[in-house]
Amino acid sequence: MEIQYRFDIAFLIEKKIMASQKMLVRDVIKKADVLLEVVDARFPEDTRNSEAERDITYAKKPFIIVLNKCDLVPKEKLEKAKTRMAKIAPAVFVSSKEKFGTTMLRHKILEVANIQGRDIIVGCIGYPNTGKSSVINGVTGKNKASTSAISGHTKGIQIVNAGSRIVFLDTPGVIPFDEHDEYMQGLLSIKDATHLKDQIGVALKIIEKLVVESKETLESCYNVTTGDKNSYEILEMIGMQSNFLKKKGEVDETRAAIKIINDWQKGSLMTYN
Ligand SMILES: Nc1nc2c(ncn2[C@@H]2O[C@H](COP(=O)(O)OP(=O)(O)O)[C@@H](O)[C@H]2O)c(=O)[nH]1
Ligand SMILES: [Mg+2]
Repeated sequence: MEIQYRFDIAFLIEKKIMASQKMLVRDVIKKADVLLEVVDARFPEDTRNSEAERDITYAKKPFIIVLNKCDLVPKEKLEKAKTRMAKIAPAVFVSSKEKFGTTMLRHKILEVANIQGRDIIVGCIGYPNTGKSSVINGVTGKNKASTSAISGHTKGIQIVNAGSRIVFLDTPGVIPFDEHDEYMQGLLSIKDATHLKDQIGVALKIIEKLVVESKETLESCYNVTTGDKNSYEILEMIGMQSNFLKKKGEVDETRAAIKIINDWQKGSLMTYN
């Protein structure tokens, strides 16, 4: 078995897998004993990948949902999300940034894989920027998997030996949604504000999300009262409050939109529901 797995890894490297991202994920599912689906704890449902989950179930492999970036989410919200996720698969919350939950995750991997006498191969999948490489580094305790704030940093499959019988296969993120879905690209920091075409549209969606999930965050962060105003009026108010005005005194909505997207991506707009 050991020889077989070494051969597989050598094979992976030699072939320099150039297959499409989907094929690459399927390949990782095939090679792995257990899969980690890394989702963003701020919006776990939005960042689940149902297609990959189907492939995992079809391959009869166990998987763990990792709610990463939990440092950006209040505890009550995390607990609720964990309960929802636990109906699908074992769920663990982690903050790779604050080194929280990584020991628990390591235990969970060993428990779920239930493999004796050889290394456990753990495939790591998920959307770009959910923190797959950071989670691997968290469990490994060293910066072995390369991470980046710029999405698409991990190319091909990276093999990371985490010690204590765990070998990770890191993948670049799969983007199952339409490439032009700017809202998700903004939300997940796949693109920064300056690279989004419809900055106002993305900012309005972020405002709508916050109005539903956490009006207080929006109000306290920008010192505005939202009342029953619509997202556009709220954007205008935020622009006004930030003193983003054009020559004739009207609000510079694009500037306000960029600020909101930047604040979201920096993690200043935590949601409390
Ligand atoms: N706040 C916070 N940021 C994180 C966490 N994990 C990763 N990040 C950040 O998210 C970005 C993407 O991380 P990376 O591991 O490269 O994501 P990948 O594309 O899924 O491999 C980087 O800027 C990381 O610093 C976390 O637990 N908390
Ligand atoms: Mg990565």
